[in-house]
Amino acid sequence: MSQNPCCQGTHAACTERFEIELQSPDDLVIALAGNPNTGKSTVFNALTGMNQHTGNWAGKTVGSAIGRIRHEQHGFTLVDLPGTYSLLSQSADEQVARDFICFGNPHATLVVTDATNLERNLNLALQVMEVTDRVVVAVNLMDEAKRKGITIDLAGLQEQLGVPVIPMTARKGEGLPELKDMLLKIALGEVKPSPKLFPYSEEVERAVAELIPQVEPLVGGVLRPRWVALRLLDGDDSVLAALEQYTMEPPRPIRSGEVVIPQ
Ligand SMILES: Nc1nc2c(ncn2[C@@H]2O[C@H](COP(=O)(O)OP(=O)(O)O)[C@@H](O)[C@H]2O)c(=O)[nH]1
Ligand SMILES: [Mg+2]
Repeated sequence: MSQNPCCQGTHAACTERFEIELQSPDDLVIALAGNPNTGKSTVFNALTGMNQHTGNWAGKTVGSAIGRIRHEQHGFTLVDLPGTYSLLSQSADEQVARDFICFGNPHATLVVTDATNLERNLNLALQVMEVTDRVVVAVNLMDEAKRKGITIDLAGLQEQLGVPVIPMTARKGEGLPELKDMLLKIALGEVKPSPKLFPYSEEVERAVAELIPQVEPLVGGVLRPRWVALRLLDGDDSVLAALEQYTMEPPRPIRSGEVVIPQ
C-alpha cells in the first residue's frame, strides 16, 4: 500500500478527536511512542524545552504532554504518548497510544527505544510499523550501550526495519538535529519509509489473507485491513469500537457475524 491510510484526511482530527490544540492549522503533528524508561520524555523535553503543556485524554485517566517547536520554518506539535510495551489495547495507556497513532493522523510517529534493551523495545516499533509507514526509530541511551560494551549495527537495523534509525543520547542532546531533520522529511513526504512487516506463521497469514477482502470495504481508507485482520484474529474487537468512535464518517458499524473469522 503506497499511501498511509492513517494519515489521510485532515489534521483537524487532532483537535476534533483528541482535543489537541494546534497553534497553527499548518502544524506538523508528531506522535512520540516508546516503552517506559527509554528516555521518551527526555527527548520530548530536549526538543520542546519549556514550550509544552499537559493535557488529559478525553474520558481516560491518562496524562499527556503536548509541546511545540519550530524547525526549518515549519511548526511542529509533539504529542508525548503514554509509555507502553505494545499497542494491543490491554490497558488505558495502550489504548490511548494506539488510538492516537491510528486516528490522530500524525504526520510521523517517533518510536524511542533503549539501545541497551533493543530486542524487547523493537516489539513496539514493529507494531507501530504495522499501523503506519511514517515511522522513525530513535535508538536512545547510546552512551549507556557504549558503557556496557554493546555495539549496534545501526545501518543493518535500518535496512532490516525499512524505516530510518537515528542513534541518540538524548540526555546530552546528541542526535537531536538529525532527529528533527528526519521527522521533517517524513512529515513532508520527502522520505517515504517502507516498513518491512513481520511475517506470521503460515496458518496466521492464511487466515489474514482470508479476512482482508472482508475487512477492506469496512475499514479501507481509515485503517490498514491487514492490521485490523490481525487484531480480529487476536480477539481484540476494541479496534472496531475505536473505529466507530474516532472516524467522523464511519463506513458503518460492523455487525457481529458479518466478518467470519477463520478458526
Ligand atoms: N544515560 C542516559 N540516560 C538517559 C538518556 N535519556 C534519558 N535518560 C535517563 O533515563 C531515565 C528515563 O528517562 P525518561 O525521559 O523519564 O523516560 P520515559 O519513561 O521514556 O519518558 C531518566 O533518568 C533520564 O535522565 C540518555 O540518552 N542517556
Ligand atoms: Mg515519560
